[in-house]
Amino acid sequence: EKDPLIVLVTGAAGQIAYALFPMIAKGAMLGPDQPVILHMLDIEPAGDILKGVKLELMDGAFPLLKGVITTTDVIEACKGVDIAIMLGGFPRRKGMSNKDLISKNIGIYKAQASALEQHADTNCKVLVVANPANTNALILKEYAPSIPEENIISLTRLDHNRALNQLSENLNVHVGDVKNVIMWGNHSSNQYPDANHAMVNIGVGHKSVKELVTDDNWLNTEFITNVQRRGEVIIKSRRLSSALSAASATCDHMRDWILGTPKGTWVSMGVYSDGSYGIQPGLIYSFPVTCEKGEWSIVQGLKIDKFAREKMDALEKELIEEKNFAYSCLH
Ligand code: NAX
Repeated sequence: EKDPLIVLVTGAAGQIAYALFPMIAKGAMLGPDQPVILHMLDIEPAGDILKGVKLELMDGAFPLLKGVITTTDVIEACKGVDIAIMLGGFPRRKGMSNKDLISKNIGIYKAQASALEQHADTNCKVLVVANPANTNALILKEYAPSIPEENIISLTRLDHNRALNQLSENLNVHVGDVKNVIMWGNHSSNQYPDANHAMVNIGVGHKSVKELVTDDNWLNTEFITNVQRRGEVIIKSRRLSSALSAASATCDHMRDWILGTPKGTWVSMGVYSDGSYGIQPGLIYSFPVTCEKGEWSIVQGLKIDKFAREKMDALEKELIEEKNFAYSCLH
């Protein structure tokens, strides 16, 4: 039997965590033969909730779950961690701007980064989900310099999966037969799903989405706004923000990162920019990536049209502004 991996989940009393834990405990994230120990971190006022969630996890009688620690102490939470999933943070309240949210989260990410730096495994893999996800990841990278920069990633997989679903509905094909959309840049309200390179499995090979859509204009209009507004639509009907789909995307992201992407398939991840596609090096920017043996690489050489270029540049600009603002709060 494999040694268990220690998985930290912050914001562990929250709603995404609640949907995510059974997925982790059943092996959907790290594989059906990989035992896990969960470290659940939240803040003091959520201490009771944490305990309740732990009781439910115990009642799940999961064969792969070898231990559960609930804590409100960030150092205890980070000890020996192999995988850290950062769902915790200051929530966006009504009327809060992005800058307000950044300034509220800087202190939290700084402290958690230092704890990971000092107490986690040196090759710890970190996924930041909490918003503003790209900039929280950047702060974390800054304050955990000994964790390799390629190990700190922000989530754009929910947006990616939403885009796959929009294409599947429009083309009337199964979502499992659609692949290779791209979320470029920032997980923000200006996010840009790009279907210029997306493919559909038609049984005897693949056809491009561009070839299959009847209305050419749709990909640059409604398709984009449908993906951008999906979160709001869900809040309106569920009266809570997306949780099941966010947990599933988190699980997909970690599985693909650690176990690898299928041949010929890429996914979107907010990774440390090396300057690919002319994006400023050092930003946490979402690119199309393939993964093998726990390492990602950016898909190179895709042809970028003028419309996509403008969107990519605008998102780069947005992230540079977030970065500059965050650094001005720090120093
Ligand atoms: P919840 O409000 O249900 O849970 C957040 C939890 O974090 C709460 O239990 C809270 O007590 C805890 N928390 C606050 N400060 C903390 C700290 N310093 N240390 C540890 N825990 C702390 O939110 P939920 O719906 O679960 O969403 C979690 C985060 O994911 C939010 O920031 C949300 O904006 C973000 N999202 C990001 C997405 C993405 O695609 N990147 C999509 C889904 C989601 O909206």
